[in-house]
Amino acid sequence: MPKKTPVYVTQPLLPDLQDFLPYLETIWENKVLTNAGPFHQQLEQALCDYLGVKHICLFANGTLALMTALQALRISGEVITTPYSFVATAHSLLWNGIKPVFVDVDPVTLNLDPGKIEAAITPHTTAIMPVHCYGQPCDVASIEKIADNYNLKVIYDAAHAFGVRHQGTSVLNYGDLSVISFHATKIFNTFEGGAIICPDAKTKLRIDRLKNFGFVDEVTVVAAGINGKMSEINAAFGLLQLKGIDAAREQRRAIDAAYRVQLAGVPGIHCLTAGEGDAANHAYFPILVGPAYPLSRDQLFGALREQEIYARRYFYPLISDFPMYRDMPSAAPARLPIAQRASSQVICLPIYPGLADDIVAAIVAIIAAPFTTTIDS
Ligand code: T4K
Repeated sequence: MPKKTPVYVTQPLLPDLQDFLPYLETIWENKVLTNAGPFHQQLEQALCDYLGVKHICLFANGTLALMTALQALRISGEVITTPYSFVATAHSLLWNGIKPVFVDVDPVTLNLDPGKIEAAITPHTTAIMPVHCYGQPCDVASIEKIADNYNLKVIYDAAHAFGVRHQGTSVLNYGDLSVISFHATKIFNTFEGGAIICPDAKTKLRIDRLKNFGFVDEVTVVAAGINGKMSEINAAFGLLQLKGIDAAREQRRAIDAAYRVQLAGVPGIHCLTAGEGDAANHAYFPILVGPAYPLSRDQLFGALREQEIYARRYFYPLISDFPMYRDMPSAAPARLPIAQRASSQVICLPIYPGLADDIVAAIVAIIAAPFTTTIDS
């Protein structure tokens, strides 16, 4: 029997290699490899136009962008955040000497539950760092209200939210700053990359200095900055990627729709849905494996792996269960029951441009197998 081709949770969007060569030739001619070169400038403008945002600061990756966003707003003390995310969210706080305070998530969106934020605010709280998990917008209006009442900053970890719109505008326009990732696994990638979206030119200038060691000019350093710059090769690749992004998003939309139709009749499998007035980006296809399903989440995860379907349990374990966080009072599992439940039920199914219809059908068949077996026998 021929060996099956493994199917991963995602596969990066890659343009034709031939189409990238002219960009490389330009770099070779210019000899500008980094430090806010021409492709860097062009990509910033192109992304502002595509995303519908005012200012964008490109970074070498999303984690450096998160760390720098916290520095830019001079955040310290305690920051309220979600345990249901990728570790980089809370790690960016620890790297800044900030204490993360975990608050449980909403059962429908799996994003930070605004109803539980106020109880976690202390005199040391300076900011909230929510995550638009899977690109699903947070309850931005409620979060803004709380932040205004308590004079807190809001930095959205919008790593998953490329192109997502909420109430007619980019979701990246909410909060004081938003941070996005262009990692290989994201819907728009620059191999590695990320950005901070900010509302005004003054903040952009501060961030641009912070990501370049704090330099203002050859002899002036105004802050203890870092090297967070995106290189010309990554920026050039981003410009080329933008040309194919709408087609790629359309393919994701179709795969998302196919999963939903085919999984609709499978008892115990719940698909997360976008909120009203939101335009999703179909970055992930998370399902929750509930008690009505005959197998546990991990049994289903194992059954998929047996067929070389490498789905992922984003986000299991919870950030709050990792060793550097689990002794914090806010990390106690009893305080985070919704996040704990979601983390024990979630599987992100493969979704990426080029994922064939018959593979989607085969994945659904594995998920539906416990029922078909019962009917047949
Ligand atoms: N905040 C949030 C909420 C995030 O989700 C992330 C990153 C960040 C912040 C930080 O942003 P960055 O600093 O990363 O820009 C992946 C990514 O490494 C990570 O970027 C992402 N979130 C996270 C959710 O997923 P892993 O450990 O699952 O990646 P990995 O290497 O296992 O890749 C998953 C699958 O993708 C592989 O099985 C195959 C496929 N793949 C992956 C890579 C890297 C490819 O086909 N080609 C590739 O080059 O973390």
